[in-house]
Amino acid sequence: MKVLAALAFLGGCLAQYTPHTLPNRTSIVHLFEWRWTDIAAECERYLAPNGYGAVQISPPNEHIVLQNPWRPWWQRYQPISYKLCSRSGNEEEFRDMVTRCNNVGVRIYADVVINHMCGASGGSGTHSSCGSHFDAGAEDFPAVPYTSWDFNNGKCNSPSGNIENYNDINQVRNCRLVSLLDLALGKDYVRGKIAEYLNHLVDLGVAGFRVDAAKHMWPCDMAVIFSQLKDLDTRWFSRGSRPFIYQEVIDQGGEPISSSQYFGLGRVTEFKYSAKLGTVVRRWNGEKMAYLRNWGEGWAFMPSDLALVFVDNHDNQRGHGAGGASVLTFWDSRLYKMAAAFMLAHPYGLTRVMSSFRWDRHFVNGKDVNDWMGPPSNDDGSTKKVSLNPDTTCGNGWVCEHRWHQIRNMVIFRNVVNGEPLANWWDNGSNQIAFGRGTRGFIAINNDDWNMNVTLQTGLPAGMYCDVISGQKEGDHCTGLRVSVTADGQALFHINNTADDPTLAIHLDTKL
Ligand code: QV4
Ligand code: CA
Repeated sequence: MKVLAALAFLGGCLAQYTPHTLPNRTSIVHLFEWRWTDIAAECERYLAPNGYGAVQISPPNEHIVLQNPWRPWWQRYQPISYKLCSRSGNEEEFRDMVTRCNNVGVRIYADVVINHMCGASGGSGTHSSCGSHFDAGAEDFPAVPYTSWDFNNGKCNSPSGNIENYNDINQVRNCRLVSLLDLALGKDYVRGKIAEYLNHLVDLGVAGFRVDAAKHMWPCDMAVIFSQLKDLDTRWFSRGSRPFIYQEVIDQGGEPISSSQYFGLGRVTEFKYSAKLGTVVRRWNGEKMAYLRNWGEGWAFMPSDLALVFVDNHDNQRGHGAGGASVLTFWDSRLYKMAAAFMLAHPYGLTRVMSSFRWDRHFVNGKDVNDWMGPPSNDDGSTKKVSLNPDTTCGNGWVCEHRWHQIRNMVIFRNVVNGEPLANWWDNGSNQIAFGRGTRGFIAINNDDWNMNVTLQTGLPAGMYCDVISGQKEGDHCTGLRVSVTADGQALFHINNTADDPTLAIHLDTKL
């Protein structure tokens, strides 16, 4: 009870729920494994002009560098120190990125790995991204410095020292997650080192943090660390602004640790959203699009203003974390775009768009044996730059879902309808649905195996609108389909079930 009261108090006065994006810039994009120089350029040339609010970056601190498998993406989740040199770049490049993104009004959230250091069998040497020496066996990380006193050895009660039983809260928080050396966040010294790292990032201008593996840390330890954070940099943020916090907690029910234990500290990832949306759009388990009528809290998700939502993330798109087969990814692009359009049109949660790299996916007995593969890289292991094709898509193996025009235009849709309630819901009892956002936008989706042809109340003012899925408005004409709204707000929605993208979306800014 005491802990809960303390959390409510801290949460109330520290207000770490505000994303600090510019007004009406509503979405985050995760530029997974991108280099800092590419992100800086992307903020200026694409994200700001298209209304993206913020970027989630990969962990910026020094990490282990592995040979076997060769430089997996997940080596960045094995910290060696809090120096800012990683596969994505060095501190100077980091500083330049944050400055340039903030200057065009795009915020940077750092993915922070503070629950652990590298794996127990990480060896000893200088195989680290800044070349710092470490000895995993001796739990010695001189570049921080941490020694074996700074890890949770005595506190873990499992035979192996690893988490064996997710029903035992003490194991989940005091033992090693997949053998990763578990930091003693109960110690003032460790808390101080972590706060120093996060404050260094705040000094450089980041606006917030994606807190990795929050389930594996005690909320009261995290509360102490967050209370030591500085206010955001007044070069870009108003005085007294607190770093935005969103915590990675995979809560799909059935475990004693729940998302709600973290509500006092900031927002929390809503993993049910990703798994359920995939199930519905795939029409598995008897699910139908019509059931999305009460999507959100009606599906036993957390309160909307606490939720961070996504169609897929860097783990579940490749079977890591809670990666169920239902999760939609760029590999299933037609359904993926449908799910992303629904997410971005629907008012629930703070939305994060995934931006991936392609890898040689190869299933053996239902498991992707190449799920470890890192970003597109050169022979020396350095990450390839994000190249651009003449049609504005990305090359060099970068997928850039955030540049797919259907997704980009729905990010703009969300900005235009920001703050408007869900309105005029319609469904056919099966997989055809439509809904509006107040009087500013309207979307219709046909995921049935037959055509949709209905006249619906949109709530929009009369006029001719450009559909933003098949095209968009350019000057005084539409490059794709058009929807005509009559004086009483009605419009005919005709969507062939075989269309490339069986979705129509219109909003005030696409009115001719
Ligand atoms: C393995 C065995 C151990 C064994 C050890 C021996 O699993 O039992 O003792 O070898 O050396 C990698 C390997 C893993 C290996 C481990 C330690 O996959 O096989 O242990 O390293 O060497 C990412 C990857 C993990 C990876 C980790 C560290 O997903 O596979 O582990 O990085 O490199 C839970 C958590 C949730 C977590 C999710 C994946 O509650 O918090 O699992 N999600 C976050 C990140 C995720 C990251 C981590 C947490 C860890 O989103 O990307 O894991 O920082 O649900
Ligand atoms: Ca822990």
